[in-house]
Amino acid sequence: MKRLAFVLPLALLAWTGCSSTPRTDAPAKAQEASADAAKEAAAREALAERERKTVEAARMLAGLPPVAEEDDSAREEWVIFTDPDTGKKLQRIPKNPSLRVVDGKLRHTQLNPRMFAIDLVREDEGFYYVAAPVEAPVRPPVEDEAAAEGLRPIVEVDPLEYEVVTPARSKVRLRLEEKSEGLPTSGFWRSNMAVADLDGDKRPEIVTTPPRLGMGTLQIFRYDGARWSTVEPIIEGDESLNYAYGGIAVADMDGDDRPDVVSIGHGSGPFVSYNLGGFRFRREARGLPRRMSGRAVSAGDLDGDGRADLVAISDESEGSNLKRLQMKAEAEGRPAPGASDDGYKLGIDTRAFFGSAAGTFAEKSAGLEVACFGYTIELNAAPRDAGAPFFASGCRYQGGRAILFEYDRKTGAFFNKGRGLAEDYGFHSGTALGTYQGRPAAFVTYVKGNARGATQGPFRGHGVSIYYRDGQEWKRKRLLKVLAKVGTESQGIGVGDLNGDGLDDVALGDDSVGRVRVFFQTPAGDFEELDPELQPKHVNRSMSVKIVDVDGDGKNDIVLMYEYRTAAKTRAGGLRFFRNAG
Ligand SMILES: [Ca+2]
Ligand SMILES: [Ca+2]
Ligand SMILES: [Ca+2]
Ligand SMILES: [Ca+2]
Repeated sequence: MKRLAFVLPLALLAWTGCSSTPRTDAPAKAQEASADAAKEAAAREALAERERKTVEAARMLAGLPPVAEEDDSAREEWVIFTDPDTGKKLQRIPKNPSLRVVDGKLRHTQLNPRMFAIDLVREDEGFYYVAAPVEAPVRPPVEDEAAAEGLRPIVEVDPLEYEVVTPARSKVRLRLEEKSEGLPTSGFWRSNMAVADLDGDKRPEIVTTPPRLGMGTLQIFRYDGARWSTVEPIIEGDESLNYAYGGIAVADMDGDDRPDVVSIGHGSGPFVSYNLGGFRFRREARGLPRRMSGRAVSAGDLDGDGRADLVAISDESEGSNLKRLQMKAEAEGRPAPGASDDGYKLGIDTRAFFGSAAGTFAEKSAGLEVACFGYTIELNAAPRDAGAPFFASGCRYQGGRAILFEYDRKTGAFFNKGRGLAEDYGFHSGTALGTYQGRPAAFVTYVKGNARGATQGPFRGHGVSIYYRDGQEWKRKRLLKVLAKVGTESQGIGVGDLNGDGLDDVALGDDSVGRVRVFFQTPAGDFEELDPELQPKHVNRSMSVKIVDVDGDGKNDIVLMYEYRTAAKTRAGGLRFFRNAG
């Protein structure tokens, strides 16, 4: 059995004995509930612990080291070594009750045996020994050649890679008062949210998928001016369509003027929950593929036929998955797979689905073969410069720059605009769309690695860059660029006007400093930062930030969504709301 290279499709883990995550906002029956609450808290802790252990087991069986941020003193025994008898590399796995050997294969009782079963080489009292995963060659061939000749390669790096961009302090004062009461404070691996008015009362709701293991449907939260409450939607339609942690887009997909909810989840392809009014929805796939796995989707009329279309990005490398299937097929003498049984063409990371007159969706992803997998995607199908529709996305391939695509209505194909433009040597994370100097723009966060052999030393770090269209040409403006020993990923970025001057500002849930940083766009095209004293603090990871007027007072507010992972330092998750008090 081939082991996974770097992405673990955790939805495929065979879970046993997991119940739904308790809701944090259930009406409290005060006193009598306190004993129950303690029990519940203990159960939650136990679940989290079991979860952590299973994730670790999955990593171990996939040949991955323990999660770095965790205290790994307990897992020092995880090791790969060269067997002195055979010269082969072996991985040593400490024995524990969850592991067993079936037919010569090592299995974990809580993991799907089809994915996690490894040939056992030998065992002793304390350990199982399996063949260590084969490491993919990481060095470019040119470097091998150079090394063979005893030469050290020299890489000419653009001096701008060493640039540091730090916005000046703004004189603008902005009071952001937290009004999060009633919002969930836990629930993990949420990825993307929408803030949109689903019931037509002119007040937007927060809409998310359920968190991981939440087992719920759409999560909808509304603000009454003082606190938040949960709306329990009534969901009808195709019960085989499951909501899973992932992403949301709100758009009118069937042209009845009611905004519908498009969701996509890890291990759960996109589908539409059609809005029937009064928070009732009917879920339908209408030709959207079940096979896809993702955490981000975005909607708009790409081809201008008046019907809404979708772009969705995979949260796994479909290219790597396909390659693995092809190698397996080759080894077994079977024809290489190209499509799954339902006609889903394998190996494309970002896909476009076009609405038809019949109300169904048809995939037309021409040009997207070079696109990336990632956790964010945002589409602007009607940019204010009346130019071609475009989308921007994250890209989890190290060094991948295909993060910006225009759609050409004449040829019906997408064109990569990120080549030679997007930040190099790194991966791209969060995405938000808006305007820069009045022009259509994408605001993208990134983490930079290093170029091997860079002569002036490493230039690792992180930052935010703006890609904007000036006439026909896309240009880059760096908003923030930090050099650091190791860059920090921050996915949560929102764009909108916060001080009412008509210029789009930026709210960044900056995980490296633990603050929601606000940057005001100036008329000259620079950015100035709100006094850090006035910035909300946050922990763990920011996943999604939106700038929207939630309370209808004419001033845009900030909504922040967390993702907490098993390895996060605290258990804080959920959502937070910062009201713009001027
Ligand atoms: Ca609709
Ligand atoms: Ca369309
Ligand atoms: Ca502004
Ligand atoms: Ca407001």
